[in-house]
Amino acid sequence: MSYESIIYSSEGGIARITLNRPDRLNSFTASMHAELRDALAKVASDGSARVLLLTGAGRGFCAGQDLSDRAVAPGEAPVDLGESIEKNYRPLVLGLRKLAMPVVCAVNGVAAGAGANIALACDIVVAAKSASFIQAFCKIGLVPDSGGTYFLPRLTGTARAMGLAMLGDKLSAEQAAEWGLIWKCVEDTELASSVDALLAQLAQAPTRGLAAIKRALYASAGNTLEGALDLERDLQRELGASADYREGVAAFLAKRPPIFTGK
Ligand code: T3D
Repeated sequence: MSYESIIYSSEGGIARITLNRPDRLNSFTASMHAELRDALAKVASDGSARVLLLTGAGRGFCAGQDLSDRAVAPGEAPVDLGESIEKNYRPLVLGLRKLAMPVVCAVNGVAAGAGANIALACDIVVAAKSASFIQAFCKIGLVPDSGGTYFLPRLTGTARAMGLAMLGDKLSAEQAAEWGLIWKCVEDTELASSVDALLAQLAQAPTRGLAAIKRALYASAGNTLEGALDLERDLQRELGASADYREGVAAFLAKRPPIFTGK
């Protein structure tokens, strides 16, 4: 499949997806979703990718659903938004969450509507200081989707989640970091270099171990302590048989840097 709305590359263990409709602030169309699904499937099946970067081209990260794709107006027949969620947004969120490697999101500008929540679905979110997060749904009579009603209360608590979702105010990247919504906020001029350093580190890390961390931490929201202990035991059992675990211990004992292969 050739891509028109995204840019995809994979090199040196780092897969990169850039949302690329800058004149529409990288808002989602049906064809962008199809391209994203295809690219995510490529990352999952590409045995060499060990970390994925998601970012946006131009001044915005993503303004959510492209509203000009909807053509709804008072009096016109309703659009089945449930179908759009089922076909496009749900698989995207689950695809990012289930990908067996870390997903880094570089929020280069405004992230609104589904764009904000797709960013929150990523594992490590770094935002430029001038970026912002807007739960724009309430301004058009919708509910936060793409996992917003799941992520927001868990990350910020119900009071802040409710304010963000009901008011649709712009939350600065700095405030998002202070509230624990994202990993960190950096100066605009440092976004590329700090994300590149992160990607380089993660591309050389024990990928299977990181995938297991992701699985365990995301399972935690619906788990009991007993359930979490069981899962940790099972994952540790699997990882104990991995090449990277053996390399990590051998390197520690030999007082040398480890060389992880992701196996
Ligand atoms: O429909 C379904 O499938 C259900 C799922 C829904 C998921 C959702 O995401 S619903 C929420 C949809 N998104 C929004 O409501 C956000 C709409 N955009 C904005 O509120 C503002 O654009 C921003 C706050 C994000 C940024 O504001 P600003 O002032 O920096 O930029 P701008 O001038 O508004 O936007 C720049 C251009 O991008 C502009 O086009 P123009 O005038 O230069 O020709 C604007 O119309 C366009 N644009 C921005 N967002 C969207 C968009 N075009 C289509 N759809 C957009 N979402």
